[in-house]
This record gives sequence, structure tokens and C-alpha cells, in this order.
Amino acid sequence: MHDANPLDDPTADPFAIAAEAAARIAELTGVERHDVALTLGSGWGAAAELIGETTHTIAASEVPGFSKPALEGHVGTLRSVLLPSGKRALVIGARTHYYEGHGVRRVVHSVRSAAATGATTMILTNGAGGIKPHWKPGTPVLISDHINLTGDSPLEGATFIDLTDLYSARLRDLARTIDPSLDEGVYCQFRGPHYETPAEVQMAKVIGGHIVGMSTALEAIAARQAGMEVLGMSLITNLAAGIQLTPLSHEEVLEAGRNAEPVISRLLAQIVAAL
Ligand code: 8IG
Repeated sequence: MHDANPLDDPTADPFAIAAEAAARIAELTGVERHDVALTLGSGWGAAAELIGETTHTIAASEVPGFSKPALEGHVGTLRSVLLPSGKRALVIGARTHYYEGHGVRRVVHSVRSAAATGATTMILTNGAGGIKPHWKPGTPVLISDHINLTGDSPLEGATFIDLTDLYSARLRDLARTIDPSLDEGVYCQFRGPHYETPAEVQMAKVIGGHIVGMSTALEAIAARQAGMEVLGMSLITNLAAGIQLTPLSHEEVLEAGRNAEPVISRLLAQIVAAL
């Protein structure tokens, strides 16, 4: 399928395309400004129904720079949701993964577009593997920090951005006022799309990782560059390879996500209501 994307032109300015995307979102929704944006990863989709009233649903393909969804279970829509507080949430169900090979500009475009709509809070969620053996499939955890193992960055040129408090301690504390039992850990973004070998999981553990996944870190960096406050949450859908003794299957991951979805979606809705 032909899928021309303006971000694929190396001379294009990704921030100008994000501004165009935001203008298109405003035009299609009639909502001038969004306050918070959420990227809903595997297992988190039901949160969109719970956080408020969806007033507009847009196909991502209608918005400049967005890609078609690569995977079943990844929904290619953007929604504008009216929160009970009167604030506006932009719900991004159209994540482009690094492993799709379209480059990091396309990976972070939704985050940059969300920032351009006015959002100052970015909530990034994902399904991931757990390294701590007591995290059973279906456990939601807060991301406290990350290790970016992609070898790539959304920043171009000599753009130096401080990441000391990338995953906002304030927002993690706020999440724990909703659920004091929430654990936290360091997220390692691998390139994927293969899962890790047991040796790679051991490496991640030795270097300080607790969660393994294929998203989020590059997006969080772009969110910080855009001046947003970031909350990251992982749904542990499986124990990482070698921690769990049976092979990992995508079907199993989807099933763990489906089972946990009502619980974690309610949790996320409560967090959003408390923002
Ligand atoms: I869901 O075990 C999910 N996504 N890298 N490893 C990596 N990504 C994942 C995993 C996992 N589970």
C-alpha cells in the first residue's frame, strides 16, 4: 500500500509537521486546545472509555505525519475526550514503533503533535516484560526511569536535554495516592521486534533495568524536549525471557492484556481525574 508520509522527507521540519497535525486535530474536533495526552499501549485501550466522554474520533490517517497501525490490537485512531474536570484529553491509539523501521521522527510524531495541541502532560503506557519475578502478568507498574538501548534519539544535532527527572516524581506520587501498592521500575527500550534472549534480559537486569519493552523511551525524550511532564506506566503482560521458563507468545501477551484491561483502565482513569 502506498503510504506517503511527509516525515519521510529528510529536509522536512518535524516540528512544522507536528504543528500541521495539531491544526488538523483542532479543525476535525473543533477543540482548540488539549491539556493532557495519553498513548494507550497494549492492555490499556479500555481507559479511553473511562476517562471521560469521547466527543470526536479521528482516523490517524486523516492527520499529517501519522502512520497506519502496523499491528492488530493497535488502534489507529485519535480521540478528543472531555474529562469530568472540563479539561481535554487527546487519546492516541496510534503508536508507531521503532521496530517498524520508519525512523525515530515517525515514532515521536504523536508526542510532538500532542505537545503542539497544547498538552503539557504526556501519559505513556505500554505492555512489557517484567524482570522482577514477583510481578505477575497483569501487574501495572510505574516507570521511574529508562535505559534507551535503541542507540537512537529523537533529538537531532547538538540538542542537549536534561533527563534527570524525565518520569515526573510528582506524577508518580500522584499515581500512588490512587493505588499505594503501585511498584515502579526502570524501563529498558529494546529495538525489537523479537523478544530478548535470556542473556539479554540478564544484561538488562545487571545494568539496572526492571522492565523490558519496545517503546516509550524515545517518546518520553521527545515529550521532555517539548516541555511536557511525563508519566510512564507499564502493564507487565509476561515475565521477561529466561525469568519466565516457558516461551513468550504474542497471543499470551494479548490475553494477559485483555484480562488486566478493566482494572488498569480504571486505575488510569482515576489518575487522569486527579491530574
Ligand atoms: I507485551 O518481554 C511485551 N513487550 N522487549 N520484551 C520486550 N517487549 C515486550 C515484552 C518483552 N513483552
